[in-house]
Amino acid sequence: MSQYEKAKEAYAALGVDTDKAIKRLCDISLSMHCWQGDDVAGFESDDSELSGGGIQVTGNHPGKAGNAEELRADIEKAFSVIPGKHRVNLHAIYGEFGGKKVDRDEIEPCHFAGWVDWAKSKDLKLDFNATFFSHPKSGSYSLANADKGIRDFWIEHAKRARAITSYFGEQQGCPSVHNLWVHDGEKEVPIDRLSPRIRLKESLDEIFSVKLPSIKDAVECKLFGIGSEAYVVGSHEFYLGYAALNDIMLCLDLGHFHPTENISDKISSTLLFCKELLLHVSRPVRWDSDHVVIMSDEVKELMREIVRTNMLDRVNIATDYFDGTVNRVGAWATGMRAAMKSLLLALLEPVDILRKYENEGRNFERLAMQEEMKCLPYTAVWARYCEMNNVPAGPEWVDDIAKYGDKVAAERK
Ligand code: RNT
Ligand code: ZN
Repeated sequence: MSQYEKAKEAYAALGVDTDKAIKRLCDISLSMHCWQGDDVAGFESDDSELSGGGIQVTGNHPGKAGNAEELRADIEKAFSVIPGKHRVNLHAIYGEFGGKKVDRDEIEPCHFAGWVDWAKSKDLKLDFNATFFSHPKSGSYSLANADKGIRDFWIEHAKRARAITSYFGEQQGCPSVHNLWVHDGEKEVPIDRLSPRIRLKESLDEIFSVKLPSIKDAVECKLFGIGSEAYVVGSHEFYLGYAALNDIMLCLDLGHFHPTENISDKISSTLLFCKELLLHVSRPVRWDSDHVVIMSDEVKELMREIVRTNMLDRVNIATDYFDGTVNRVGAWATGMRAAMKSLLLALLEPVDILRKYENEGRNFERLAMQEEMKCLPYTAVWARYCEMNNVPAGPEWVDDIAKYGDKVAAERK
């Protein structure tokens, strides 16, 4: 009997159909963030300093992608070892501007036509994000800025970013997700927490007053960031209210909450009030919110919650992390594989049995069974799923990606 057949039997004894789990996994696409490939630098032409604030990446590993062709080649390489069919998530700074200075309030669909052609040729779908950080006008406040001129600049940018997203959606024949995250906040304790929030709300109202086809909008909250330790305008309460009242998606980033909070616990509440969610799967480590995703307890619990609540159709799963200290293609592959493995584990959970224990108040059995699940042979099911997707199931891919990283590091000096 093959390893898979044995695993299939072990799971079947608990009422879990492994073939069905694999089939469901094959239908799940994650939206892979492009910005791991170049440390969130983008391709704007370069008299403007990119250090305008809002985001920070550490590391200087050699070989980072310096233009769209390199980034696409790296993404393709990463996908060659990531099982499944996934999406690619772009930011406005990744337009192809042909060496011209195109400011954020001037971006147009034509600057992203190269991405659309590439996506079509690879049968990939695209998602998008307006970029409010790393610009001379970023400062501490963008959409919540007290200066109307600056606010209007960013409103125009967001409107254009949404128009580009809608263009993606129409070109690919299925909605493209637009996510809006602003870094607006303060390092020190402000006296007025209300006015910036009123301004952010008004800016959003104007941005979302434009109705567009083929787009799914999301807004992303954050507890604090480097340089916004004391106050973040777009807090969880702010965006939860905004998303629920305006019927747009709430984006929950795993790195944007207090370290003792579980994002997995937020699925069943937020989905009672928001039609859909966008998840930024990341890994917080102390004050950093963007370490490479691994199969942490939280990621596994998050996927289990989505599956248990039967909300797979209402949750858009994306990755969001950036580590410039390691092989960047490897970082993508590590995180994406970890997310897919966690999803598989969730799909293999014997929910019916666990639910029965719970309903009958048999808490010992529920606890013990959850522990026993950790020893079931899910790796054989993972191997079958990888085989079906023509990617290595085991660690063979690590060497392959390490070699690719060395090669591009040598070529891209
Ligand atoms: C930052 C947010 C945001 C960004 C990307 C680049 O804290 O998580 O989602 O990481 O938009
Ligand atoms: Zn995020």
